[in-house]
Amino acid sequence: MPNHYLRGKAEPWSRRQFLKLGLAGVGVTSAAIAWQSLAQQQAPARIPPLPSQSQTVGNQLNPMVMLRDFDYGTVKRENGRTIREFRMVARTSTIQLNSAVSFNSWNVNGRVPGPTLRAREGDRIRVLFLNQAGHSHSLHFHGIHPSEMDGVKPIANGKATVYEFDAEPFGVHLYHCHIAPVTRHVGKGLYGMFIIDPPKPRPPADEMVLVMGGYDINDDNRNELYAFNGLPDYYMMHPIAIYQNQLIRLYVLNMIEFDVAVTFHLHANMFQVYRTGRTLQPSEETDVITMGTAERHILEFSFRYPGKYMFHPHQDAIAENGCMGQFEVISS
Ligand SMILES: [Cu+2]
Repeated sequence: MPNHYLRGKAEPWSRRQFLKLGLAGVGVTSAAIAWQSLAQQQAPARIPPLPSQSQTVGNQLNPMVMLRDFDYGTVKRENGRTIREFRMVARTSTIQLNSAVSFNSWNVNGRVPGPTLRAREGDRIRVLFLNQAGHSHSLHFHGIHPSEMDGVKPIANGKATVYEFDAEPFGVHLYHCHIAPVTRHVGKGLYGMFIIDPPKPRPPADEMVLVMGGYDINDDNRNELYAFNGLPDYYMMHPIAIYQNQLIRLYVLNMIEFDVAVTFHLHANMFQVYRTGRTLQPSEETDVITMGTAERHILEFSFRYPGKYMFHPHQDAIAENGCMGQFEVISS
C-alpha cells in the first residue's frame, strides 16, 4: 500500500487567508508513520497504471484520477494528537457534462464530487472552509460531533470558518452543504466522501471511490443526467482497468437528490457488503444493493475471468442517463 498518509496536499488557498485563521504550519507525525508501516507489512495491492489519455477534453474533471484520489490532509501533531487539516474552498464553476450540456456547478475545490477526505479513527479533523462561491454555503459532515460543528449555519460568500471534530466512528461517511434548499445545493455538486479508517487498517486492496450524483439541468426538481464521479457515462467510455483475482474495495456513496433510492448492481459477480463501512466483517453477499440518498457502503469482490463487466443502478432509466460504467479485468 503506498504511503498515502504522509502525502501533503496543496490546495489553492492563499497564505494570507491561512494566516488570518492562525493556522499556518505543517508537520509529519511519528504516529502516522507507525500506523502506515503496519499497513505495509502485508503484500500490496496490484493496481494497473492510469491510462495516459484519461482526461476528458475541455473539462477540468478527471474521474479516472478521482477514482483512487484520497486526500489525507496536512498532518500535524498537537498536544499528543494527530491533526489532519483539510483546506476546502466552495466555488462556482461550469463543467461540461457531455458534448451538448454544460452545467453551472457549486462545488468544493473545483470538483464534483469534492475531494475524498480520509483519516483514521481518533484523529482530529480540522476543516478550513472558505466560501468563494458567490452565495452562502456550509459543510455538514456525517459522523459523531458536537452541535456547533454540525455545519448547518450559513457561511456567507467571502467568509471562512473552521470545522473541528474527532474522526469517529470508522466507516464511510460524507459531507455536503446544508443550506436550504438542500436538494439544490447538493444537486449543484456540493458534496463528497469522508472515509474514516478503522484503527487497524483493512487488508490491502485496489481501493476506489464511486459517488453517484444526479443533475437537474432545467430546474424542474428532477434529474435529467446522472453520473459516477461527476461525468455522465465516463467509465463506459473509459473502462476502469483492474487485475484478475485482485481484491477490489469500492467505497460507494449515493448522493442523488429527487430520486428516492437507487441500487448498485455489478455484472457477472457477487460482492461482500460492509454497511456504512461500519464493520470489519461483511454482513451479506449479493450483486445488487439498495441505497437511499446519503447511504454508503464498502463493497468487496474480485473477478475470476478477464473481460469487461458493467456496473450501474438497476433503475435502468437512471443508468441509461449516465450512471453507468464498466470494469476491464486484465489477466494476471
Ligand atoms: Cu450550499
